Amino acid sequence: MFNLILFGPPGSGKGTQSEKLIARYGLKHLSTGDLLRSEINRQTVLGQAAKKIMDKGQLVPDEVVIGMISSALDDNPHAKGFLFDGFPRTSAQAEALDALLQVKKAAIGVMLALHVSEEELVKRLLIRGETSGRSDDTNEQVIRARIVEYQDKTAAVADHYRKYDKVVMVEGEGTINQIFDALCIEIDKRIF
Ligand code: B4P
Repeated sequence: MFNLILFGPPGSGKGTQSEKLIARYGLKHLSTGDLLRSEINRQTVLGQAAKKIMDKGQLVPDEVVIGMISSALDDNPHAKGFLFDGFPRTSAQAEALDALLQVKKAAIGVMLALHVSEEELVKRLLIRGETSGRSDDTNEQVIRARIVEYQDKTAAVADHYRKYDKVVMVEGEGTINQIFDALCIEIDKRIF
């Protein structure tokens, strides 16, 4: 089983690259952002609570997203591997993920961390906000709050995986295909 974390700040291209990577490698895509938006669209109790938090640019509580990932792992017992997109976003989530995978006698193969400048992130998310219907993309203040949350709580997650020598930085600016090729080179080194 090959498990990959695609890491980076909001707007760094995680969702965009995940679509292409799962098509090439046949991994099961687990995006906590997508799972939360699905709860919001279905107007579940969880979704209504999550929307209020996401609209402020803050992170949803650890126990909520860890519960979602735990269920998703159980729902896919035959997956040949998972691509985690937008998870883990805190040190507590990273520790929980390690424990969940250990139960399945699995581990993270690599964390690919996309590097993109703050101005480029804001530009991309404001452009997406014009068409995506995502309320967290339309307001520059909320976008900047998400970047601050990333710096305060999420950036440290890379240190967790650095301890195991699992982190590879990848340039996240350039064309979508250039970045995809750079990601594939790193994955191929580890699975072939
Ligand atoms: P996510 O859904 O994870 O979304 P994101 O980080 O904003 O975006 P992503 O990084 O996937 O977007 P992409 O760059 O692909 O999170 C949303 C919210 O959910 C969080 O703020 C939080 O509240 C909550 N949440 C999610 N997971 C959580 C967790 N684990 N714990 C707690 N809370 C959690 O795309 C951005 C734009 O850039 C797109 O329009 C794309 O077309 C464009 N783009 C991509 N690559 C490009 C390139 N190379 N050049 C130009 N544009 C590009």
